[in-house]
Amino acid sequence: MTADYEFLTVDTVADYVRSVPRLAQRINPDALVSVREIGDGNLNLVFLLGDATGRGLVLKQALPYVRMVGEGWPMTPERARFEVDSLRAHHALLPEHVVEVFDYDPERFIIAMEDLSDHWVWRGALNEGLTHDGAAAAMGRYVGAVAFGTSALALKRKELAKAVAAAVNPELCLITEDLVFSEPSVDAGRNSVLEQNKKDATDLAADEEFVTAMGRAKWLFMTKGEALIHGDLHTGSVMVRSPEGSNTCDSVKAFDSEFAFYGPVAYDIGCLWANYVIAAARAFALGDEPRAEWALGMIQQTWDGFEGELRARWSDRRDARVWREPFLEQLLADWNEESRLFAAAELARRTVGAAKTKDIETLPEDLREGAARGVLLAARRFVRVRDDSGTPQDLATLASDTLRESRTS
Ligand code: SR1
Ligand code: MG
Repeated sequence: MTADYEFLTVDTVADYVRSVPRLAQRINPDALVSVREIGDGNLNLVFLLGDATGRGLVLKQALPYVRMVGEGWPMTPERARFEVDSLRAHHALLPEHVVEVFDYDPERFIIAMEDLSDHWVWRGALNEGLTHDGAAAAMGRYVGAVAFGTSALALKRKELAKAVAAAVNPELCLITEDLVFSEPSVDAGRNSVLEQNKKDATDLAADEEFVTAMGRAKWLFMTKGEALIHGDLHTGSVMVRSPEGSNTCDSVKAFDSEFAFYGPVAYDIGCLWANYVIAAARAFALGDEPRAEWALGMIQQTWDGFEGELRARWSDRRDARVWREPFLEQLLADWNEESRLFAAAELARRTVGAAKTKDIETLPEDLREGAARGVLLAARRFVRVRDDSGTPQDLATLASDTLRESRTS
């Protein structure tokens, strides 16, 4: 595929910044002291620039293909526009928990944004054994603010219609629909597991109850356009920072929302929950039970942050005449149940599918076997929890029991 726009390189970013006058207040392109390509995701180029006065800037450019595979898997670079629009909308709702965008170049699909190089990517921090208390609750608040602030609960009817239309993102949604909901049970040639886990993957695909639940999850994802969700809210989409010597976050920010669209609120919660379970699977495999229980404790913390944010905003809902208190309770009950379902999907796809996690993949094979088995079994058990029962803490307990019995350490 030939691209009709120029890709950034470490040698051309200074010229690029010079060509965008709006960026002059952010960084001095004539006094750059460092330029690094730091993209470690599956899709894009990311450059971190620093100047002699200590200012920093991030430039993120969408490629016309999936970076982790190459040109053989084309993907629209328009995804950068969905990312910018959603980050701006989300930042307006909860600025402290969303990265700030400074500029967008729609011709070269380049986003200029805040330098967070004094933060960790949360997944990286988790894998290093670091603790960032407060991050899980903050991300719950973020999902709650978005659920309320971008939905019919807050927007006027015409504003809502415009926002929904602007966020129709079928190319990126299709990736999720395939990779997350279909392919864990129907391999399209992208799945892989250790030889020792082949039976676990086969058992998952043969589990009628699981596959039926994934069919329902996919249906919800494709039809339930409740709010402008992040769309890929795993621990690699969150930056965290704690002061030196402290385990408590002083900054937590969501980023990387190119999969944003009007979808089910519970998808974002389920993705977070699944990635806490995956972090716990790593900790169990490494023999660190307290850390595993700490990771699973984040399931309830995210829920509490989410519920608290919704309740705090509830009095501002647009139609209190019919959206009465029992409706809020019903919404919360539905979202809790759907979050379990989406968590199951994310657990399965991150274990057998194309986009795995470093949490599990960097474990030695003998330990990885049990961790992967536990995660797949948790996915199958999550979909079996009765619709109307179970708190997030109950789900954490189920995950703990499952990971504990499956580990091979
Ligand atoms: C082809 S993109 C693979 C995955 O990377 C992103 O992080 C999303 O999760 C997507 O499904
Ligand atoms: Mg991403």
